[in-house]
Amino acid sequence: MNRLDPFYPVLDSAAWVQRLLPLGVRLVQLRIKDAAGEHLRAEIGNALAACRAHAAQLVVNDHWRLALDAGADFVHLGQEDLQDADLPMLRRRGVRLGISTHSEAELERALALAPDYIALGPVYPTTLKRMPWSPQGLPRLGEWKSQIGALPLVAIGGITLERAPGCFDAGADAVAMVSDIIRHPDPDARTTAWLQATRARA
Ligand code: 3NM
Repeated sequence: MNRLDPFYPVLDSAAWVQRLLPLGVRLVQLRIKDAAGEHLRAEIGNALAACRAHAAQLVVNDHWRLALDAGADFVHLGQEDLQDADLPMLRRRGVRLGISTHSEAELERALALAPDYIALGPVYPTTLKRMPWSPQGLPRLGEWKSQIGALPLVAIGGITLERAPGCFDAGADAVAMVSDIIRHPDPDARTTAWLQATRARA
């Protein structure tokens, strides 16, 4: 089982990826919701090139076809995205897979697909995404971890630098966040603080 870096920022453009990688980020997700066509293709290509240049791991959210075309080797799929993804093909091409889960039923479904990590969210209330799920809370991370064993567990949703130790202590192997980086008044300093705080767990 490949380990994940414990610090897992989720970014919505290649420009953000390019900005944060030189600070030492090793694992990053590109999550672009409102783009299509050539723009989206270029964003994925640029993020991948930047990750390769910095020996970092790119995970492409949702757009698995474009990810494959670009030569990316890790995708993240939500439960809806799973419906139309060609998982056998992704496997044949050696692409690793992370899956979002929000309930026991989703966890069961995800585990049946033998993913490379499981994400649980939202751990805390999130302002980023409207969701039918109430915050899971920290004990739920422990429950998830005991069910998935050695498989890496990613905590997501409302996670801040201050909340991260609680997530790790509860069972998360990595923590993913959007707002705490890209909406922070000083994203670069915040990223550096995250890297320092999580280095011991890497
Ligand atoms: N997925 P922030 S919560 C993209 O629960 C995403 O699956 C979630 O953003 C899930 O760190 C979430 O700003 C938003 O709360 C994370």
